[in-house]
Amino acid sequence: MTTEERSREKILFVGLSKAGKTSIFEKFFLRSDLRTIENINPTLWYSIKKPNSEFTGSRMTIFDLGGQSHFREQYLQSPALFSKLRAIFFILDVQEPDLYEEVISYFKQVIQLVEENNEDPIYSVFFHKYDPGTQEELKSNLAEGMELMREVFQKRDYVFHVTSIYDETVHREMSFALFRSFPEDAAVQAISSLELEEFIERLAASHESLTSAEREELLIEARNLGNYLGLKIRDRWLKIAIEGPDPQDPIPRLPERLAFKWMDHEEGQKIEITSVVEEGKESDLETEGFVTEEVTKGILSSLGWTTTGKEFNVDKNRKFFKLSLDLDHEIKEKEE
Ligand SMILES: Nc1nc2c(ncn2[C@@H]2O[C@H](COP(=O)(O)OP(=O)(O)OP(=O)(O)O)[C@@H](O)[C@H]2O)c(=O)[nH]1
Ligand SMILES: [Mg+2]
Repeated sequence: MTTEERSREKILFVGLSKAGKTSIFEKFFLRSDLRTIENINPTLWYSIKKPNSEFTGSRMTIFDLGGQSHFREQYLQSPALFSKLRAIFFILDVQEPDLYEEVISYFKQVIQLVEENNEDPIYSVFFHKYDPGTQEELKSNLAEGMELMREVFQKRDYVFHVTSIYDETVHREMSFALFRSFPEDAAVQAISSLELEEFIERLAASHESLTSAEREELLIEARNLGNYLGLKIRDRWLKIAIEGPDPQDPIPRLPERLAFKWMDHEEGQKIEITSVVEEGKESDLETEGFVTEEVTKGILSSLGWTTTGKEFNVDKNRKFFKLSLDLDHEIKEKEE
């Protein structure tokens, strides 16, 4: 991960006053009870929050932008607020269709500012207050809201979420939206897990001369392990995002001889893996590289990424290899 990428840490919560932005934050990150949430005061100006700082603190910062009209006017005069963006979560109240027009005008102005700033955040649109028990009545409001938002967001990378503080949807949808915003956190953890190091060592130790059938088998085993690690790490990541770090289940440390970097380059993003041979050890770097590549691809695929190209280099003194994979982001659109 480059410094440039690291600094894109900001998630904005945007919406009119009383849409439910602070409520969603409190329910998801603070797990506040309903009584507390029902008595939340309007946000004055905006509030900045760093949830679960131990895990995400160096990066994820949430700006909950109070939605009263005089604040909104100020934000729209402050382009710096709309910089270094990871994601914007737009929240609108499906119980107030009379406000849709105002919502559209605000969201459009925000998008315009963002694009003028050359920012390219992930967009999530929350159709909020779709409470259980009232959904039959709210159906047409929801449909109308979605129709209007499709026009606002058009071809941009957006996902719709339908939520209420009165059921589990806030947890489910926020997890998904956050995961979409920070997929590389999960990927880097998975790829750097100790299980991977053991696996590679075991294979590298037993390879000697691989027949093509054995190589094929190895490839499948490596991919499967990668998929498994990817899913496991995704679950763990979501759990930490919701509940905070679990001391019983610590985040795996990066093995010392493996280094992973997530980077932006001209055509998109890539991951670069360097593996150094341990002092006094022999290693078949080609086989190690091949296994590392397959496991990494497996992990990435279960996290929604595909690879589109690679580069593999072995150091001339055979002390390390460097593998770099070009990435394409393929997390699927999800619409209700
Ligand atoms: N029925 C219903 N009410 C909700 C829901 N979520 C929040 N509310 C209520 O909506 C009101 C406004 O919520 P806030 O979270 O303060 O809204 P906000 O978007 O932060 O408003 P500002 O801070 O003024 O921008 C509160 O009384 C909440 O209890 C929901 O899912 N359903
Ligand atoms: Mg608020």
